[in-house]
Amino acid sequence: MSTVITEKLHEQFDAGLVTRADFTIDQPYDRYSTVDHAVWQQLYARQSALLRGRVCEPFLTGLERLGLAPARIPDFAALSDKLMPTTGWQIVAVPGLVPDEVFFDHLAHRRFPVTWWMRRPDQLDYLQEPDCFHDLFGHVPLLSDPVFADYMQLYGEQGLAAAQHGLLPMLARLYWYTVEFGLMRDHSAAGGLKIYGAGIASSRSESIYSLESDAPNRLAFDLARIVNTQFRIDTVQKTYFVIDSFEQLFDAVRQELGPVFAKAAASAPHGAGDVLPSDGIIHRGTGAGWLKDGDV
Ligand code: HBI
Ligand code: FE
Repeated sequence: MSTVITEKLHEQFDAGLVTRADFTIDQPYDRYSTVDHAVWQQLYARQSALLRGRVCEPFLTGLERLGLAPARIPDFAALSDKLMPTTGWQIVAVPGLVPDEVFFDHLAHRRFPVTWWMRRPDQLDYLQEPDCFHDLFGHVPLLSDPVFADYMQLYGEQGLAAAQHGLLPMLARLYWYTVEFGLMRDHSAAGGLKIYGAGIASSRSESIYSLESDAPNRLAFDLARIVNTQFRIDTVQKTYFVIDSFEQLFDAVRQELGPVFAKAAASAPHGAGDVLPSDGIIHRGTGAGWLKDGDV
């Protein structure tokens, strides 16, 4: 979506909303139309059916525990009241993308910014910026997992530090390849891989493609490798990184990241589809038939 269209959309959506200094607003619940609720209902039904057997267990547990309603857009305050006792996280409403440092500050304080508005019915399959469905359905269930919740907070703290050292691009890649597009090994008898990334979990085409297509690479999680790997925001991913557990993620960000990033920055960034001799290859992508999201 072009910046111009995005700005127009925001102007239209945000007219008259009072935005606080931390970019939060009160969720303007009365502004949701019948169509907005219908879009939520449709996306919710579609994704929750699709994710059975594909998404990791903690995501499903979270979805159930938080009681994200299938029929109507959730009330953010009521949802926070359910989330808070599980891990101490809450959700706050925002008009859309917020500046990086504001975003990190919220995460560091266990507040997840959720875009208040819903995509339009002609955007069910694809939009580039986060909307309420992506932010809530994709991100919030895992905030009820204790270890993932700790990872998100620590990521925010590391983000604040990285911003001061000009290392934001590297931190953004880590977010992209874990929180948004991460896969995880399934240690149950079923084996295989499961989805945990919100960008996958909220997308019909990518929740199938990420697990079942031969086209993309699936590589073992490697912090230094990921922070030096470019990503594409306009198509499904060419590479997914696979973690063993949320503990592995949390452990990766427990150290001081400055030296790790500096070392990674010494070599030129890897392309989104590159496979390196040092990679732990779970599946080497054929690269055949790259899909644009929405094609499936
Ligand atoms: N703002 N609302 C919102 N949601 C995000 O996911 C987000 C953001 N601002 C910045 C940002 N993400 C990125 O910088 C992160 O990927 C690091
Ligand atoms: Fe997201």
